[in-house]
Amino acid sequence: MKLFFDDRQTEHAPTRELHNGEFVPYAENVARSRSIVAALADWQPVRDFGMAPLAAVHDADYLAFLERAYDGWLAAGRTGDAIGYSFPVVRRRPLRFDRIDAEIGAYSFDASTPIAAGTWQSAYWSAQCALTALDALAAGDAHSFALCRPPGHHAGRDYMGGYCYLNNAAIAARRAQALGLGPVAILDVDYHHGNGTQDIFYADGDIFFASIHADPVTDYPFFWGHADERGEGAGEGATLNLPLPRGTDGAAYRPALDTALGAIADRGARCLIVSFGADTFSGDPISSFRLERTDYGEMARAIADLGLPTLVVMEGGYAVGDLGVNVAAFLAGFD
Ligand code: Q9C
Ligand code: ZN
Repeated sequence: MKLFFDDRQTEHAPTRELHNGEFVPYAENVARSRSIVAALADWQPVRDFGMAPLAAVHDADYLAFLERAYDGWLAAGRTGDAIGYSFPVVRRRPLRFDRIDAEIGAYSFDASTPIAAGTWQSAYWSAQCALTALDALAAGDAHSFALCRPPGHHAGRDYMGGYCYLNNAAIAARRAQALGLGPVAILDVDYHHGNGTQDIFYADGDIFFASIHADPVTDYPFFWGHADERGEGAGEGATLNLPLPRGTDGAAYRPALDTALGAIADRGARCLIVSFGADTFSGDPISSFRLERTDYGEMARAIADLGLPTLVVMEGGYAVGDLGVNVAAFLAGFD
């Protein structure tokens, strides 16, 4: 399986995040990607597909905001990472803002997604990483891996959140569709619900989205990922949410995985994108499932048994010391 990563993805390095009422060191740190790079050999270069595939998913005003946000922060006389503190939850409408603080709030749903000096550069190359790995499938590879950092599955068409700025899986899915590789299914096995991906395709019956995650009754992102969210309009039935309780181990996870894989097969998918988070690991510092390294190999073998061209896109996973070997164990299950 070809592996893709670009060093510019490490320029994004926020210093801290707001967690349970305190500022703590940023969990989605550069060491995560270094751990994965060190655990695997033979990385391939990332190519530049430009802005068009990003604009096929994200709104133009949001992309323009992301690109200039940090400069706007500095121009306002600020130092350190740009972070919002006011969010228009009641209603959003297209207002014109004179303050960077208003814009950051309007384009995000939480305070765990600061914008630092290298954020745009890294988010851009993270998306290009997914596109390059998708291209390997278009060229006939059975499986490929994009070490996306920053991750993407919490980002929507015009908002960031949950350490995510650009939705790498969604960008790759639209590209796969455009290349005629569809129907596309997205399987999200990160610990957290992929609310951004769900939102992007919620009314779209052509891209099936299945997610296995911690029950949002107890876990971030709280407001999305409940079992009764099944899509709407033409997308009715094309979203499948399988929330699981805290403490879920590999044995308890497996039936949900089989349900998701069965649904993907039933939908007639011809291409699969896996949003893979290793934050389901027993040792993850911000999560509460109990999967072990051996579970990742089994998970991958079950996914590979679908027999679909499969792009694996990296999402979360914060036990940095184990992260690289866990990802390697997952990817080895595809061989
Ligand atoms: N700090 C991914 O795994 N933190 N994102 C919520 C407050 C955000 C996780 C608790 C967790 C986001 C890609
Ligand atoms: Zn996660």
